[in-house]
Amino acid sequence: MLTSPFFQKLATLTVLAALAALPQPTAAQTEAVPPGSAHNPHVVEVEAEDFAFRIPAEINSGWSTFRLTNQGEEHHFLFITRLPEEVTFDAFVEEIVMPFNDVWYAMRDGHMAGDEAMPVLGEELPEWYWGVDFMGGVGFLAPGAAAEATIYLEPGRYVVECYMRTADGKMHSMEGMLDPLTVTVDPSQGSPPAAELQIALSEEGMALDGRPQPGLNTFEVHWADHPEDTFGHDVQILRVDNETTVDDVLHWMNFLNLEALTEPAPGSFVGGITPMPAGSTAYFTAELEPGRYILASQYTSHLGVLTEFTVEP
Ligand SMILES: [Cu+2]
Repeated sequence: MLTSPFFQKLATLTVLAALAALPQPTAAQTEAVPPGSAHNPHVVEVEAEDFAFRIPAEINSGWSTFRLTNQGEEHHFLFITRLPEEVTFDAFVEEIVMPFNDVWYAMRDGHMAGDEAMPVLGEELPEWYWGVDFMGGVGFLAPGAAAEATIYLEPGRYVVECYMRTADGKMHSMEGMLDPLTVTVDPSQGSPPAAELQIALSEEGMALDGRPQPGLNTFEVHWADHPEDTFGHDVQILRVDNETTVDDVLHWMNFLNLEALTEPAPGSFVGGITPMPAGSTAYFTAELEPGRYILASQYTSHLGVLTEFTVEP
C-alpha cells in the first residue's frame, strides 16, 4: 500500500515540508549550488564515452549550459563550431575533418613533419573555414569527471566534436565523436550564471581575477581578441604534481606533436572552455580539490596565454 502513487506523493510532500522548515541558506551555502543548474533553464546534458557523445540533436537558442560527463576511460572534450549558412554537416566532414585526419595520419606515419602540417592545411582547407566561428564548449575532461560550459548560441547549425587521440593514434572524431547540432529559436533566451572568478584572454596573456576555492568554482571568461594565425584562445585547466612543468603540459596540448592529446595526460584535466570569437563572454565551472593547477590555452599558450594557481585546503 505504501508504494501507491498517493503515498509516494505524500512522502514527497513530507520531505518538501521538512526542507521548507530548514533555515535559509547563507550566501556561502548558496554559492555551492551549481550555477548552471540554479540560474539557467537551458541545460544540455552531454555524456561522453569511448567513443561517442550522447547529446540532443536539437537545443534552444540563447544561453545554454552544456554539462559534460566523461563516462569513458580516456580524456574527452566538446568542441563546438558554427557552420556557415551554406555549409552542411556532410560538407564539414568532407572538407574539414577528412583533411585534418589525412594530415594527422601523414604525421603519425612519419610522412610529414609537424611544421609542414599547417602550411598543407592552409592550402587544402576551403576559404570559408578560416572565417568560421568556434563557439565554446567544455574543455578537456579526465575520465569520471564532469564540468559545465555556459555559452550564448544563435539559432543555426553547429558541429560538436572531440579530437583527442586513441592509443593507436586515431582521432576520437573519426571513431564517432562527431555530431551535428541544431539550435532552434527560443524567445526565452535563458540567462548566464553568476561567477566569482574572472578570466581575461588577450594577446597580453591570461589574467585570472579572484581566488579559486576547494569545491565548485564558476569562471567568467572574456575574449578580448583573436590572435591572427591561431585557432584562438581557450582555457584548459588541469591539476598537476610538483614535478610537471608548464612545458610538459604545452607539449601534450599541441596537436602537432605525436605524443599530444592521448593517454596518459600530464595531469588531471577538470574542464575549461574551447575558443570563442573576440568580444565573447562565456562561463565554465570546474570542481577543484586542493593542489597545484595550470590554466593553459591550447592554441595560444606559446604567446604567453597561460597562468597557474594553487587551491589551498
Ligand atoms: Cu574524445
